[in-house]
Amino acid sequence: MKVAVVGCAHGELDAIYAALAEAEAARGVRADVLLCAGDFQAVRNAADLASMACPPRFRDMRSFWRYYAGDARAPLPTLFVGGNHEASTHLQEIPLGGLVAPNIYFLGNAGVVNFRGLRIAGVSGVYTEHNFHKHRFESPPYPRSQIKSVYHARREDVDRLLRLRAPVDVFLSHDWPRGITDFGDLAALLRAKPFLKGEIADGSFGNPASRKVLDALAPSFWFAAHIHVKFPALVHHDSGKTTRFLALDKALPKRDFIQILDIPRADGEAEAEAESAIELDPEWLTILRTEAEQRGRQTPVSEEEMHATVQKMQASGVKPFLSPINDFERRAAMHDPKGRGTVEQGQVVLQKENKSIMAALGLPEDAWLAKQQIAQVNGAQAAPVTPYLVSLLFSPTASSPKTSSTKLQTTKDSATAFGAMLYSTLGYSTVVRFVITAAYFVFIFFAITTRGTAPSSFPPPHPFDPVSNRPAQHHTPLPTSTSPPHQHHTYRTLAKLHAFRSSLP
Ligand SMILES: [Mn+2]
Repeated sequence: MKVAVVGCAHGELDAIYAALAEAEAARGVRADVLLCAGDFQAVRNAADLASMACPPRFRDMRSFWRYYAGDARAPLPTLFVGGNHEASTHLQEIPLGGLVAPNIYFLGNAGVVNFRGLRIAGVSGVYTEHNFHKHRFESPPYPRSQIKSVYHARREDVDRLLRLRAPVDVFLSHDWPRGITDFGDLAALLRAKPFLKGEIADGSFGNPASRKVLDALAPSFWFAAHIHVKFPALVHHDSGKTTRFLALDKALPKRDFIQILDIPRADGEAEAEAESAIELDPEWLTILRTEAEQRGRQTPVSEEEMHATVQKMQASGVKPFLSPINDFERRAAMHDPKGRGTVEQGQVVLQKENKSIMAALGLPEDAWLAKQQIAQVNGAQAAPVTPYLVSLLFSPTASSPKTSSTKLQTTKDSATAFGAMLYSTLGYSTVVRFVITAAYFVFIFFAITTRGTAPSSFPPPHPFDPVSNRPAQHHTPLPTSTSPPHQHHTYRTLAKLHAFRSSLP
């Protein structure tokens, strides 16, 4: 089977499909499937764009939205994992994986699927140590920290992958497994990316969890992206298996961003008939199901358990495979190219198919979504802000409003909870209450004025460095004055104070 691989797509679907058409016209090579190793940018609309982690001036719709809206169609089945530049609200709706547009499939937080007999596994996100052991807790509108942590790799995904035993043909990750640079032309890599030298030398470069997965699964191929450079490597495992690793550049003209490989099935069987269906993987689903039943289970699953999974799926009427062509259902608004003004991040509504699979296999939804999101999905109302303020000021016996973590939806509600906390902690005297109320208003002011917003119009495409999140070096650097307006305000106030003092006799 001919498998096309791209590095970071950064939303440039038109360019990528055009490159494939060019390859076919020039050399007669036709790819059967396209794999993308993250930074896919499945941005459906301006609300999705507001959930992407990158400086606002680099936020750009690019071309995915037209595939979502039905204006354009993916010419071949396209599968991807998430990176660190994604429409995070969109991907959070499909933690188990699913279609994001006709013929375009997201593998989920981690996932395994089968396409024409090829077994493809992958994990989304990039590694940072401080969020690795946390459950997912992010809920839009993401505060500044969550817009990043939402794409951080999590141990629970890695633990699931480590339970796989059946051979994996292809693995996709966004960042590179730690130590992979030992297995390729390191000198050439450092010539292209000299800034990696320190991290590679002290052994901190790359994802240590992915390295565990690479060693344990020993897939035939491993594709990655993120560093924006082509880097092939060959890993010989103790078991005698070999992994061919390939990282590719991002989709820009004259870069090594796309490669077409011939990948035979690991079991040597002939390829399945030209059926373009993405089949869910029984071993993977059974890993999820048994983990829900036996918390903390780390052992592999048995064949009997896999049979039970398939039976449960059939009993619930969940399709064992998805047709990438017909089963797509639009959930969010389509992009309005004429739209203007500030756009808020969208809410996360769990995709229907993901809900059905969770119900069929007994996966608790709150293990997959932050509790706040469950509350949103179920239509829970946030504690009202204004009545609480009124009660705080005018009623001597006012009690704290009922706030719970499940109902915190917006910054305003966080402010309510904060106010309630202060109120219940500090007591009831009028003076104290006045001080608390004043502090509360100040808090709300800063909470509201410091919220991230999308740009009112979209700047032209402008490449930026994925590692530093800054413009690539040959472009104009960002202006250095980034101090928020309230600092200027403070400065002016102090200046006035000094002027006042110096005017005293
Ligand atoms: Mn990246």
